[in-house]
Amino acid sequence: MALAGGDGPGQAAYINVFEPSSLIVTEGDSVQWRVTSGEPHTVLFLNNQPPPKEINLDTLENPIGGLNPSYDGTKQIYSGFIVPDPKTNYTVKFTKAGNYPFICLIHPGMDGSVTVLSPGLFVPTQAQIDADGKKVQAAGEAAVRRMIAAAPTAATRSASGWIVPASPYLPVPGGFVAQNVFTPARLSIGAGDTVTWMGDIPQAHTVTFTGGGPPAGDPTQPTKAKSYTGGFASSGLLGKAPGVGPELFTGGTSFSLTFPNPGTYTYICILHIDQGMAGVVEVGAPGTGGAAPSPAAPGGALAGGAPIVVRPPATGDGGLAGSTAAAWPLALAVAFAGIATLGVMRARARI
Ligand SMILES: [Cu+2]
Repeated sequence: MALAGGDGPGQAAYINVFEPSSLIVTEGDSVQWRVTSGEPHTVLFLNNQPPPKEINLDTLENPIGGLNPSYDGTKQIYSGFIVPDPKTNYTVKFTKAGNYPFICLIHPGMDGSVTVLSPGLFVPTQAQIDADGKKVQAAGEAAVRRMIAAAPTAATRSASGWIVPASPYLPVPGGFVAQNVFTPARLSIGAGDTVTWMGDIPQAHTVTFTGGGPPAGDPTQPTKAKSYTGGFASSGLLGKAPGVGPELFTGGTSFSLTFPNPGTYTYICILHIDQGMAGVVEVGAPGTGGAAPSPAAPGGALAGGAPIVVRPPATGDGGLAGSTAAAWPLALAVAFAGIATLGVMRARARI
C-alpha cells in the first residue's frame, strides 16, 4: 500500500507527490494506491507511449483496465480518480519482473515507479514503505511552508493593467506542492482596467465568473469575451507543463478581462471551490486602481495605495499569515450559490 499525495499545512495546500514514489516488490505482489488528502490523484502506466486517446476531460475520472488489474508491462492501465473513498482505491498485481514508471495524469510532474523483482530477492516491508512515505510527507510539509512564505501577496501593475500571479506552486522531487488559492484573493481596480490572471504552473485552475448562480456555460472551456460586465465568463483550465497541451490546459497560461463598470465581482476556481478557492475584483471609479475597497473588506488597506490583499481564512498549522476571516464568508456565500449544480461538472474537470 502506498499513498498518492498528501495534505500540506495551511489552507488548501497539497503535497502532490507519491508517498513514496519508488516501490520495490516481488513478482506476484499487488500494490494498492490510496488517497487520504482532499486532492484527487491518478496512477497511469504509460508503457512508453502517449496517454490513451480515450482519456479526455469527459472520461478523466474513469479507470481503464478496471480498478484491480494485473500488469505485465505490455499495455496501458489507468486508475481514474483516486479519492478518499476506499471504493476508488487502485490495486495492481505485478506479474512480471521489470521496472514500470507511472505518472499522475492530472498533476504533471507527479510520478513514480514500481520495480518488480524475481521471487527470493529482498524487497522492503510494508513498514519500510510506510516509513519512506512519511519522509516524503514531512519533506512536502516543509516545502509547503517555504512556498507559503514566498507566495505573492499582491497583484502587480503593468502597462496592460493588473496581473494576478499564478497560485503558489513549488516543484519538489517526485512532483510538486501547491496551494489552491488566488493571490491576492481580493483586488481593487479602477473602471476600465484590465486584470490578467496568470496560470503558468502545472497545477490547473480556472478563473470562473458565474454572476452568482450556476455557470451558464462549460467553465472548463475558455469564453471569448474580453470585457466583463456580469454573468458567465471563464478562463478554461489554465496551466503549463512540458508535453501537456490544450487537451488538458484548455485555457492556456493566462486569462484577461477588462472591467468597464464599477461593482464587485466574485469569481471561483471551478476545480477547487470546495477548498475555498475564490476571489473578488472590486471595481471603483476610473483611475482608482489600488485604492482601498469597501471598509468591510477583509485584510485591510495596505500602506502606499497598494492593492488590498486578502486570502481565504487560514486553518491549522502553517496557515497564511495576515489572512482575516471577517468578511470572507460574504464572498464565499456568493460563490457557493450555484455550487450545488456543479458537482458533476467539477468532478469531471477536477484536476
Ligand atoms: Cu484551482
